[in-house]
Amino acid sequence: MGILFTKMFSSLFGNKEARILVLGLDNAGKTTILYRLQMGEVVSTIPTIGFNVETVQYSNIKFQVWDLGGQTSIRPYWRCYFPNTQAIIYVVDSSDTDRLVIAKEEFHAILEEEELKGAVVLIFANKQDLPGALDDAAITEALELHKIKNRQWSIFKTSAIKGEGLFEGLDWLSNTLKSGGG
Ligand SMILES: Nc1nc2c(ncn2[C@@H]2O[C@H](COP(=O)(O)OP(=O)(O)O)[C@@H](O)[C@H]2O)c(=O)[nH]1
Ligand SMILES: [Mg+2]
Repeated sequence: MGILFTKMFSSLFGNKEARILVLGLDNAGKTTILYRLQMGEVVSTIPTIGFNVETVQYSNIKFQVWDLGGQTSIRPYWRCYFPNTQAIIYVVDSSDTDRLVIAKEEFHAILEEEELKGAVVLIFANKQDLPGALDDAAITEALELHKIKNRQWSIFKTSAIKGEGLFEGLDWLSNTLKSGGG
C-alpha cells in the first residue's frame, strides 16, 4: 500500500500543508486502517488535553485520527485540528448496528463545523467481513448521507483486517481532490 500511496497522493497538494482527518466512533477500525496503509510511522500524542490523536505524516500530508463520541467538554479542542483539512475519512463499524444512530449524529456534527465545510468526505463502511455487517446502501441510509449538501462524498465497503476496499476509496479521494474538490 505504501507504494500505491506514493503514486496516488504525491504532488497532489504541491508543497502546501494538507490534512486528512480519519474520524469515527471508537472501535470502528481507524487505527487498523492507519497501520494497514503503511504510509509511515504512526505517532500517538500524549493525551494532555483529554483525547488521543494519532498522526502519520506522509510527505506534506498529515493524516490525523481520533475517536468521536464521549465527553463533550473536549470537543472545543478538536478545532485545533480543523484548519487546512482537505478531506475527512469517516469510518463506521458496519456490524455495530446499536451505535449507528450515534455514528450518524457525530458525523453530521462534524460536517457542521465551519472550518470543515470545504472538505471532501470519504466514508468507509468497515468490517464487511463480519456476519451481519450492513452493506453500503444500508449504511448510506443509516448515516443519512443524502442530507449532505454542497460537498463531494462517496462510500466504500471495506475490511481493514483483510485490506479490502481501502485502496478503491483512497483512489476515489485522490481523484476527487485532483479534480478540484476539497
Ligand atoms: N473483523 C474485523 N475487525 C476489524 C476490522 N477493522 C478493525 N477491526 C478490529 O476492530 C477493533 C477496533 O479496531 P481499531 O482500529 O482499534 O478501532 P479504532 O478505535 O477506530 O481505532 C480491533 O480489534 C480491530 O482488529 C475489520 O475490517 N474487520
Ligand atoms: Mg484507534
